[in-house]
Amino acid sequence: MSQEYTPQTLELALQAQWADTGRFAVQPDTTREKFYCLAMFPYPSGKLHMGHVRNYTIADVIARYQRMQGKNVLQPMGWDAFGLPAENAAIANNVPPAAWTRENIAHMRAQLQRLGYAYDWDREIATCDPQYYQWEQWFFTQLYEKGLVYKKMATVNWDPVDQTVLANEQVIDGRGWRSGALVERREIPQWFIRITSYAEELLDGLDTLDGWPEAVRTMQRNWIGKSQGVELAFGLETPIADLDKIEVFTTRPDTLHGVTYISLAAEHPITLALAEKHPPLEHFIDTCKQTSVAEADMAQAEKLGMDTGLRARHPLSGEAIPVWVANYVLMDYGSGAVMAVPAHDERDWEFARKYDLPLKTVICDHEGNPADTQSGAYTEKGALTASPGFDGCSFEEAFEGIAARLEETGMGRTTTQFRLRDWGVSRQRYWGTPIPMLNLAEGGDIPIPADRLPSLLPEDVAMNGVTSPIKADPEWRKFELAGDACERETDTFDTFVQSSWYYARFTCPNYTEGMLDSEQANYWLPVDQYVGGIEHAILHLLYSRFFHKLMRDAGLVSSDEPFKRLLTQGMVLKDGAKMSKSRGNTVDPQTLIDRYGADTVRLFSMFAAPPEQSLEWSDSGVEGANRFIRRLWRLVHDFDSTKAAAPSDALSGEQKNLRRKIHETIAKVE
Ligand code: OVQ
Repeated sequence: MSQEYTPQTLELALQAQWADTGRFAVQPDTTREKFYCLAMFPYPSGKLHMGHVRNYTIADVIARYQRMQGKNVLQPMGWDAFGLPAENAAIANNVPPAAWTRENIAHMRAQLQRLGYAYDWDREIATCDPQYYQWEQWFFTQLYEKGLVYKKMATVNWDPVDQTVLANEQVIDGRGWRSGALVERREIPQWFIRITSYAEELLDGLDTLDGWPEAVRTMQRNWIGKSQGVELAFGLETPIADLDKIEVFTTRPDTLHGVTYISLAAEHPITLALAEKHPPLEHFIDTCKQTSVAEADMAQAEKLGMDTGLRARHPLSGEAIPVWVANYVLMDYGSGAVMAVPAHDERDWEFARKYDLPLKTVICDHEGNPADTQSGAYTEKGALTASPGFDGCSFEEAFEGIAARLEETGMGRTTTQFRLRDWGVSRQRYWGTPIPMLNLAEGGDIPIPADRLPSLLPEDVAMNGVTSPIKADPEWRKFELAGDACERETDTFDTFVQSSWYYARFTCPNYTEGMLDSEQANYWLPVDQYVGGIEHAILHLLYSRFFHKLMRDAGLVSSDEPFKRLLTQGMVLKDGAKMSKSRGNTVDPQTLIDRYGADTVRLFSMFAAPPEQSLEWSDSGVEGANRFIRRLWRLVHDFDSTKAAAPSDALSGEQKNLRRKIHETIAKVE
């Protein structure tokens, strides 16, 4: 042992030894308890940032602890390699996304190794490798056979100048990132996976996840959004084309007597039928389409509407209700029509104010008086008023009574609705898994047969910044099926598809006979400890839970849930703000490793804050961690081992006490 603490030589020598001997490579061993520890795998964006270091250090500490407890510990690492950043970098640096991605992987892998994480590198995965994505393609075709995927028209952001679809993150203040043109909404055919068929199970399963933070379970519950409501119809006085009623869903049938108008989406069939003979409405529909589909943009956009002149019959009172078209109603949600109750719904209130539509108060406040709705909507539940036959009823009584009356007249029925929508997986981007479907010449589509997979993504391409290279290349599209010419789908999957099953593939990364080797998968799964950022609390974790159930129902895994315990780490902050490239307040972990060594960086990451809380960056904290390690080194170096080995009768009383204290302490350390 040298007198000086020299982390650069010391750590490098140990890490080389770990790599040479495959120190952390593991295999199933049924005689030992297994522990699968996983941190969310990174996008290979260029180099590690402090968020990564924190995430991977927390997971590594857990993995090493479990290993010291004698468990058979699997801790793998890989790359979430597809996605838009690689395309942007390709355009900026004039290098194909594949080459850029692989360079980044090489650099970041070396950084992870330099940090000394105990990974089984034999299991490394990159999702852009055909050996990985071919199984994703295969699985999608299986889901197609089961009726769990389908194609339908859905809205995208359209850049009218570049003539291309934009991802939500490419729309900046309503304009295309490259052209600066005002973005429009467009309907194009896209592929969906039926996550809604699993809505109930995804909801119920949350109750079994007692190793998850309650906050994450709540977010998932709200996202799935199960609600009891009533589906009801407003008859049209004069049918339009063959449409004679407007169907709506409401969770507040108790406010039915407060309906003063109906709002239709711009894409509602009735709106479209009316627009054919009504140019101003056609013009208005175009205006509505000029708002991007990003939820945040929709919420902020000014509410716009137009009276269609149409009147619908109120199902209880028979009153004539005006029908409007409004930009805040989306066709993708529910039926594309809303029964508007401005007195008791905020959006309806705002809209009614703007267009001078009447308010009808039908709910009482806590004192039992009709609620004051002049200065804003009253959205709480309460006793009914101005509702013939139901005055004085509570929410529950009114819900049941009104639903029953609608049912009698055939105008409605109670239903359960979920907020959750089917998962749209089509992206009009190049750098992703090609969707393994074929468009037939005579119309319709079928999956690429299993023996013709993978559908390979060409890697040696030039990016022009506008059109995806596989959309621009007519040759790539060509496909022959039993002598008939057809065309490949040129859209690719959302990258969340790859990250929905990577944790399972880590159990058998090189398996060539199928998507998963069930024996390996069932030994290691579920993941015992998952560690990652809170930004993935909803989508990634829900999609992974969904994929796990799909794989279970395909006979590939036997468990119901993929992640037994979940730790969501806090943000890394500097001067109270989130560290990020765009803020320019980042600290490069590489500089710290070069200066202090990996152990100082790791020690600081663990000691500066509890894992779930945000970590405020502090240069002096890093200094302190380094000082601590050096002091410890000196202590061990200067330690006189002859004294430690002395028989107890050679020790003074004080020394005996000290030895006892040391052993008591050792016994407490796990
Ligand atoms: N590939 C996905 C991903 O999030 C994961 C899959 C499973 C969907 C870091 C910073 C950022 C920061 C500090 C400079 C810039 C965590 C930023 C992630 C994730 C993992 C991989 C970031 C936490 C937020 N954050 N904190 N500080 N300095 N890939 O490469 O983005 O949540 O757990 O490590 O991150 S990722």
